[in-house]
Amino acid sequence: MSTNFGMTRSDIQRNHALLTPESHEWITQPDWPGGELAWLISPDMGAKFAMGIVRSTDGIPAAAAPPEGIARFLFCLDGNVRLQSGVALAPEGFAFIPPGTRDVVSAGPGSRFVLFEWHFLAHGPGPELVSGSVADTAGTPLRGDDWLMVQKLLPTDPAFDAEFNIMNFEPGASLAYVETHFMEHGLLMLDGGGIYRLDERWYPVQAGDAIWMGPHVPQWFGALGRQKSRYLIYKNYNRPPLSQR
Ligand code: UGY
Ligand code: MN
Repeated sequence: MSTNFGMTRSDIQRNHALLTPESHEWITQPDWPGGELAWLISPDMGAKFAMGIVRSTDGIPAAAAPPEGIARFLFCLDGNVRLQSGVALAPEGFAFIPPGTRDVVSAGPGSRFVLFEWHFLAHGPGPELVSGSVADTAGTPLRGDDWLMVQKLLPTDPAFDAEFNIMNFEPGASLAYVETHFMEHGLLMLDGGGIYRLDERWYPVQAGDAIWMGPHVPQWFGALGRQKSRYLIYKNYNRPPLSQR
């Protein structure tokens, strides 16, 4: 029986949203047999991409390929995720799957992973499938701040139209200024927590929380507590403003 008396930390605004685990709605979808999905960010709220969490108790034998022109990014949280071509993702393993890839995604029992989908903007020959793991990805200080290390999961190649990064904050570290940019973000807090400023609101956030930052939304994060804070963040990139769809 629910005892939350109608309360949630989730907050969905015109140009940003905080999506917290207690309000996730798990659904099934014909293209993900054996899986349950909680779509947290979607074009229905104004975003130009979709981000969800997929989980499976007994395993996902074979997911259908996405519609034409859709790229995918998978980030394993628990268990294992596999591509038919032989790629295997353990926790914190990731894969970028370019549009048109007919590879079949499957997942083992007890798996959980983050799924991003978006309309890929190609300029020239498209990038190949990329996979790797966070542990094997080098970090660099953000604008010289070595308390704030950024791990870029995808190659810095203009053929990619998105970035997926892990931002690592030492306790007390923060973004240096309130960012405003036309690019969007989809974010999942992996560890720790702090205060996220979105527009004119300041949200306490912790591991498991997801955030949508729409175009131009003022954004800032300060890490609190005694442990490091980390988040996975998507950003549309190499896409000029007038090319957005
Ligand atoms: O890449 C970024 O724009 C990143 N610094 N934004 C963020 O963490 N909200
Ligand atoms: Mn940003």
